[in-house]
Amino acid sequence: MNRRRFGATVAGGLLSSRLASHPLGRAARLLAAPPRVDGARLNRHLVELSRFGANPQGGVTRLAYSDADRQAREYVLGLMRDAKLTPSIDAAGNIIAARAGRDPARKPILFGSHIDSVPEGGNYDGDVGSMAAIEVAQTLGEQAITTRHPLHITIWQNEEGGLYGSRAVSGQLTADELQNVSRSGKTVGDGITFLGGDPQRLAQARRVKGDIAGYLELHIEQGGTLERDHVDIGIVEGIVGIKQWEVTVTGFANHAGTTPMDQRHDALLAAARFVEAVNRVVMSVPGRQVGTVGRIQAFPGAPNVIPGQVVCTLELRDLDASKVDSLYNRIAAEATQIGTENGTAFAFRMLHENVPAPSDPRVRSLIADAARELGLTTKVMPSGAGHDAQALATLGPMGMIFVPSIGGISHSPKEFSQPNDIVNGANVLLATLLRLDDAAWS
Ligand code: HGY
Ligand code: MN
Ligand code: MN
Repeated sequence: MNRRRFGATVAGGLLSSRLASHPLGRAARLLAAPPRVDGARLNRHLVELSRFGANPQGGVTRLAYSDADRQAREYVLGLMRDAKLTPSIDAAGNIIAARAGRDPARKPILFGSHIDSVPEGGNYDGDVGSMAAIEVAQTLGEQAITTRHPLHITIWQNEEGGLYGSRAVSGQLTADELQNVSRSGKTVGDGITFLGGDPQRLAQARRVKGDIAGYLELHIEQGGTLERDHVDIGIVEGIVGIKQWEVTVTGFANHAGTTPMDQRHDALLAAARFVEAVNRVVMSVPGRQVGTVGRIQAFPGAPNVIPGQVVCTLELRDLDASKVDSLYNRIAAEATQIGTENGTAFAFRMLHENVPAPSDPRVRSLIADAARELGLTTKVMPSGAGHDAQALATLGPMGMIFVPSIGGISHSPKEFSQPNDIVNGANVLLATLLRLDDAAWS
């Protein structure tokens, strides 16, 4: 940036800090230079956050309800206090930091993400949107900008296990799910307690449709489209629905040496055929649907014992919930056929469901305007990853902003996004938030 332009930016910044808190609010803000986040601070916070649950491969294993998760939350609470926010833990274990608006009668605008990770995950999934949300709030404070709406900066608990924190708020979490065992080994109910929530009082965290003026989430794309097409910002048109099942295959454990091949009820053989069937059925219809068997365990697990039981998972995703259901029905029918062929039986237990969520077209256009103001290119695109935003979409207008993932890699220590792209995303989040705050309909 040359000296003249740098001087103009500084002057604009000084002017905006005085205008922004001017009682004219919106009109004054339009005269001032638009606020920008402190990019160096944002990226520094991301590096500091990556310490919690850091693993030798260079990413993080920060499983929900683990010590690393709780320590990272303490770090985040400190950042929120530095940003002059008032954080608290809701009954579902989510961190909610409130910032007062000029008009307390208005419903709050929520924005945030998650900081829990998958096993051997990366340093950006959820973290970018969480750190950017705090940075946006801190920038508003430093530039003395007070929005009309109250703001709630949100860090949702256990997003990776299945949007547990955000679905508790949206009322989509069932009591049975509190017994689900999370990857940390704790049940979801015990995990909520571990984080400072109260699973007996989830109703206190509950919000209903109309309780929020809108929800925004910045996130890495977790795919390769933006990088491939050299686009700065993704504007999410909708988030896929996800259904996950635990699948138990029951056969008959027996001696691997004395049991003839034609007299076996080999649960692992049946499961292997099941995995192939999932792939074949899901690929048999046109579209962007996906199906995955992500985890499989054979019991008793000894080389000289024919597996008598297998427990695995099935996950199906698509923007169209009815397509997920029809794929599931075909897969279940194939499983029954596999079972009859070698005397095994399949049982499916639903683990959780994230319903597909379209974003709000009005919010999409605010994101597009914000990106244009910043001179950034945009692309409207679906999200093949699930996000807390799909739970919040049931409560009010939702919008998601993507920044490029290098190589399209995610859920891996190799996950990476360029610092400058992250700053672009945070500035689009900030500019969109101010537009949403000013929107006549919000
Ligand atoms: O699994 C997902 O799509 C998300 O990253 N939790
Ligand atoms: Mn995520
Ligand atoms: Mn993820």
